[in-house]
Formats: sequence, structure tokens, C-alpha cells
Amino acid sequence: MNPIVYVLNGPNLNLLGKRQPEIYGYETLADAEAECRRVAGELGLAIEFRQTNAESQLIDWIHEARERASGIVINPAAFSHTSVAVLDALNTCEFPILEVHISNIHQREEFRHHSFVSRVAAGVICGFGTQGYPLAIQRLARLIGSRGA
Ligand code: CA2
Repeated sequence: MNPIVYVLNGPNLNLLGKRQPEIYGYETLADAEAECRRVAGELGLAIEFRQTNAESQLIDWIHEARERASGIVINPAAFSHTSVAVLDALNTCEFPILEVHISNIHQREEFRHHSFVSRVAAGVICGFGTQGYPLAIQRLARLIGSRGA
């Protein structure tokens, strides 16, 4: 069976491609998911791609991934900057975690410069647009030693 990678997305990312294209671009989350599936297929990985606006749901999915997955790619969105609870959940995982931000958070408001999640992330991609997701999957495949990586 192919290793499973959870691609988790936090609040408001369901609006991707529909609002603020000057910051987040024109691609939708469905576009990003399709690209993740394409790249994961080439690398012999299975994908669980999800988005939620609720912190508790995100934490429950991290707990689920803990039991089932070989790695997580996560864009925690605003929870990156606020949530010790998301960090604590990720800290219970024993596999690599990669953090993705579509925008360059360091070029934006001061409060976006710090991410609690970065403390547990094996790597962070930001400012690459939605291309950051498939890039993170490629890196994760290498980290977990998947075939084709
Ligand atoms: O750049 C990123 O990916 C962020 O994680 C996106 C979060 C933001 O709070 C982080 O600082 C950086 C916001 C997600 C909201 O996404 C929207 C997309 C389109 C329109 C409105 C919001």
C-alpha cells in the first residue's frame, strides 16, 4: 500500500482563487488539490487533502494522521500565528511535517512573521503560491523514502 500524506488546510483557504487574488493568486484550493494528487501519484503516495475553518477539526485530523499517515503537509493559515494547540497536536506526530504558506508571510504584517507551527516543521515553504503544495509533497516523499522520490 502507498504511504499516506495528509495535506491539511486551515481557515478561509476555501476562498482561495475567489478573493484577494493580488495576495493569494487565482488558483483555487481544488486546483491545488489536483496538482497535489498528480505529483503524489508520480511519487507513489496517497493523499488525504482537507480544509477546515475550525481549530478543533484541524486538531482531530492531525490526531487521525498520527495513526494513519507517513507525513503531513500543512497550511495552518491564521492558526499558524495563534495556535499552541495545533503545535501541541503536531508535536505528537512521529513523522515529518512540512509547513506551506501561499503568500510570503515575511513580506506582510508583523503578526504573520511568527508561526508556532514552524517550531515542529522539518521545513517551511512560503511565497511560492499554490506551487508550494506540490513542492512540499516532493520534499516529503524524499524525507519518507517513498519510491520514485
Ligand atoms: O499565505 C498563506 O498561505 C497563509 O497561511 C494564508 C492565511 C494567512 O492568515 C496566513 O498569514 C498566510 C489566510 C488564508 C486566507 O485565505 C484566503 C484566500 C483567499 C481569499 C481570502 C482568504
